[in-house]
Amino acid sequence: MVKSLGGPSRLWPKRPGCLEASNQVFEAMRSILKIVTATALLAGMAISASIPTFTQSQIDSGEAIRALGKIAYDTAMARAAKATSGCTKDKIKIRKEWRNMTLPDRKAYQEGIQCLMQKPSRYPNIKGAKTAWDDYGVLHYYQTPFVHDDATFLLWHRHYNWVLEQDLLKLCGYTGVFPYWEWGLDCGSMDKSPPGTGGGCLKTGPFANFTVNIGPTEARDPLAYNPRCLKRDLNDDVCRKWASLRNTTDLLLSTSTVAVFQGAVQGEGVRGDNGKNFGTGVHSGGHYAISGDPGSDFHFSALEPGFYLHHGNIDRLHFIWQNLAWDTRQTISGTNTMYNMPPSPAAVLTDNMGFEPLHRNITIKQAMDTVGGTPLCYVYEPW
Ligand SMILES: *[C@@H]1O[C@H](CO)[C@@H](O)[C@H](O)[C@H]1NC(C)=O
Ligand SMILES: *[C@@H]1O[C@H](CO)[C@@H](O)[C@H](O)[C@H]1NC(C)=O
Ligand SMILES: *[C@@H]1O[C@H](CO)[C@@H](O)[C@H](O)[C@H]1NC(C)=O
Ligand SMILES: *[C@@H]1O[C@H](CO)[C@@H](O)[C@H](O)[C@H]1NC(C)=O
Ligand SMILES: [Cu+2]
Repeated sequence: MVKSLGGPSRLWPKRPGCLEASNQVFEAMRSILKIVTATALLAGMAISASIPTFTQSQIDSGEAIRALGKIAYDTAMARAAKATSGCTKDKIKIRKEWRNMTLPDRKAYQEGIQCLMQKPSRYPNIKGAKTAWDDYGVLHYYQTPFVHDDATFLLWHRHYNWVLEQDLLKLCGYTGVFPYWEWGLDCGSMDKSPPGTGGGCLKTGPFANFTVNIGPTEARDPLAYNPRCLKRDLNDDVCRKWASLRNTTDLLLSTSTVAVFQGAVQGEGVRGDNGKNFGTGVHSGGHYAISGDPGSDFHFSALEPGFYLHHGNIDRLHFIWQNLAWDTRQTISGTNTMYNMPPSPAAVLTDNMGFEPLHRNITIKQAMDTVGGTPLCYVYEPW
């Protein structure tokens, strides 16, 4: 089914190849987006009272995004404080920036991932999938055409990270903090940052001898057993241009509808409330900052351990954005197919999102609130 979409073989293209032959669809979507953007402007004015204004230097230094993160954290905590069942305040898990985790937690988290790389796969019919870790590659591969550049991108990946957190606990006993990676703290010094080695097979660190078992997307049978080393190719230039603290803060401050926010995150060329074009977007920015194999593979990047820290940050941005105007930011926009190819009905909150056999499916609505308790119950601490 992936092939029938003519899915891209490279990572997060601005538009999939098939769209070049279907520009009409894209143009139609663009004109819808323009209307949405006009409405967004009005909505933006209504909420701006509660969001402080920042100087450029506060934005560039990260002071602004920390302040926004604090507002979001307090807003979500206040909501949970009112809950009498489900996600009550005492149950909330606090997600932290990697560097704000204790050293024992960081080590235990990495050991948890290594442990998943030893547990058996839950896909008995997929020969290439050997481990519970490989399962994440298979699920992401199957779901790719339905959970990118559409209504569920943000919320499917939100829940996917949570499913990994449950596996770490249930299969490997990890009870520590779940991390996110603020790329912006590393732009300018990517080669010095902990995750990488600067190109080629990883030779040091916790994932030095890890074998990637399936993929790449270009393979004749992408799910066949194809063992190879994990490669990274850290790219500081991409980080500085697309994933800087200014880029993430701009994203939060200049988008007020989910259509514009999710499009901006994924680099769909949409313009924000103040006319800003987000280019490639922070999602690709963070992915390409790691790059390599499987890191830059559209379907199999989920086999790169950094994927979950990266998507932790995407989810954190969505969490902050939602909680800056919670009452109006519990909506979705779009359909359930990538760039609406093939065309499908507008998604609704009761639509199913697929996680089997890793976890039972949930509805879109169930992932809307990170403190909603259905089943999510966590907040992001600002770094
Ligand atoms: C996170 O770590 C930074 C750098 O060490 C530190 O300045 C900051 O206070 C920490 N934040 C939290 C919430 O602990
Ligand atoms: C990786 O494998 C090589 C060769 O088998 C071995 O010398 C090295 O110690 C291993 N590194 C780690 C971190 O396990
Ligand atoms: C991202 O931020 C950098 C500065 O940190 C800036 O040069 C670049 O133009 C920004 N990119 C976008 C798309 O705004
Ligand atoms: C779970 O979701 C997948 C993907 O949408 C679907 O194929 C499957 O039938 C769903 N399972 C159930 C029990 O609804
Ligand atoms: Cu994805």
